[in-house]
Amino acid sequence: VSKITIGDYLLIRLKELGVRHIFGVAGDYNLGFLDQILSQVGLQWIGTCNELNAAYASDGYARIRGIGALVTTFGVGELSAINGIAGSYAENIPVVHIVGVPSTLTQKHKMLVHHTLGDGRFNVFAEMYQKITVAQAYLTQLNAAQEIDHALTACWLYKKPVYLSVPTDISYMRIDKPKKPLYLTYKPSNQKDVNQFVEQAYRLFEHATHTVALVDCGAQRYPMKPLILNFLKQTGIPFANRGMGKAIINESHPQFIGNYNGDFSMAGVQDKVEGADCIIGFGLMPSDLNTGIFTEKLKTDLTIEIHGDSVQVQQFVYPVMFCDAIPALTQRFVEQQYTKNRKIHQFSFRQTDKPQDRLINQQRFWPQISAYLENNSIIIAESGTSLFGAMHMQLPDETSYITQTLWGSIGYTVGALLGVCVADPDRPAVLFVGDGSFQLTAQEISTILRHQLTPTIFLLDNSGYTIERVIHGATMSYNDVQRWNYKELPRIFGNNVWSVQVKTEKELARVCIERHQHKNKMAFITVTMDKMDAPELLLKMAKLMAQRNQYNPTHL
Ligand SMILES: Cc1ncc(C[n+]2csc(CCOP(=O)(O)OP(=O)(O)O)c2C)c(N)n1
Ligand SMILES: [Mg+2]
Repeated sequence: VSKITIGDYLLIRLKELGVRHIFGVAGDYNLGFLDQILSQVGLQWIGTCNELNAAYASDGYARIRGIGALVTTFGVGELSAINGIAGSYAENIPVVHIVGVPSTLTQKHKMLVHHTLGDGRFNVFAEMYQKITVAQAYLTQLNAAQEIDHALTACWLYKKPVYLSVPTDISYMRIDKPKKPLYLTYKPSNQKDVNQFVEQAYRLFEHATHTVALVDCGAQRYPMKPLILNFLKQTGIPFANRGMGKAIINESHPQFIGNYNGDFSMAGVQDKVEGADCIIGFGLMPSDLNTGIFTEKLKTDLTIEIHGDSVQVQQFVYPVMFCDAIPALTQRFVEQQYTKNRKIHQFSFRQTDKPQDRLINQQRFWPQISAYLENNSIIIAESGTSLFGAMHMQLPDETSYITQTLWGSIGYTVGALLGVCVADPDRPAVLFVGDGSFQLTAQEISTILRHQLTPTIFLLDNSGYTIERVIHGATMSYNDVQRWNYKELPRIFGNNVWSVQVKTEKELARVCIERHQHKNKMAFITVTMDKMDAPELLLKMAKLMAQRNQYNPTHL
């Protein structure tokens, strides 16, 4: 059998999964492996300014390409990335984290080398990662093939990050070439379970007079979209989406009835969803910000839930995969001849009047900007006022909508923007990010410019942490940030940028049109807003958030 190095074996497997770019930061414990990346045909190295941004970029990349990968160095590098990897774990994003670690011999003799804690504990960082990855491996010559295959398959199967330690001397040891490609097939479900689930779901559906489907982020993590589209088409059932499930199915779909978010739903949607006597949930993730701070009133005994690797009807859970569940359910429901001709009140978004010569505010910004978004875009909204503004914004067709609503680590989106641009440079990428969040990871603009990527960035400059101000401490100094000269900033990092600042609605409208004359550049648009101005949705939800935090005993 022909032999290859362990490093090349790993890279060949990553390519099989769809990885074409690897993010990260060099360090002496991974340099040899980086040489292997650079000489591997079909793979490109994307060096980032720091490891946290590499983790965010890999996460963004994975949300577009299905999987992402990063390389960091021992201790110092991997711990910088750990927040990002925890985010991928929370949000179910498959990311492969490869760490170059000291040689087998160095570790065996517990030598006092750099990037250790100085106490001979070489496994301490890997132990930290055990809690936030779904598989871990410490590669040796004997186990490498098996461990790599196992970890990568787990990453793909469970849509969670995995962690691989590669000692410096191991990358170049030789093992057998892979004999066949990775086995990437969802485990077939037990037919008995499928039947039982479908019959039980059908009984619920059969007696229902008003059925509604609810689409959420899990429908993106596992490739449910074509199956859901067929389900909707065959059954004629109307659907709403949760905030995190926005635009997975086009918001122009004739059966779309709006965004459901408990008491904070779009107008008229709450009654339709909560008034249903059968609900079919695709990929539901009922976190605080995704459920209107737990104000949803969905009845479990009327709900059928389809997740990536399990389904639930009433209180019964079956280990049935989505790819078996959705087609079976579709087929069974169609037999009932669901009243397709029943009129669905398709949702229509609020339109704003013409841009005026007045200062931009949040209430008018979001509907105004949505008119300029193009089909097939990748739209990213950072935690902060952006997330809440975008939540009720109309998104164009075939959009990938990215937020980190559960993990909510500010600064995530700037790194993620790099990742999505690298993953698909031909799609228009648009980022909405607050000034406070931007300050955490701003330097990754540099890498975006370095690779001539051309996203549009709307920087919402409102002099600090507006979202925090509306929750607590409106005028406290901890919610202020230094006011940067944002318009000039991108020029520090590179020249391929068109940077403008707008204050009025008319100026905003003009730059949205002018942007097209600068297609081959990054557009960096600083939008000045008042520091206490927040989307209505946020103002209302912030009250509940403040109550939950119970800082103020009078709220108890
Ligand atoms: C890593 C991290 N640190 C702190 C926070 C707490 N936090 C949440 S939102 C926010 C402020 C965001 O401010 P900005 O980006 O300016 O948004 P806006 O002013 O539009 O609300 C902070 C500090 C967090 N979510 N993540
Ligand atoms: Mg701000």
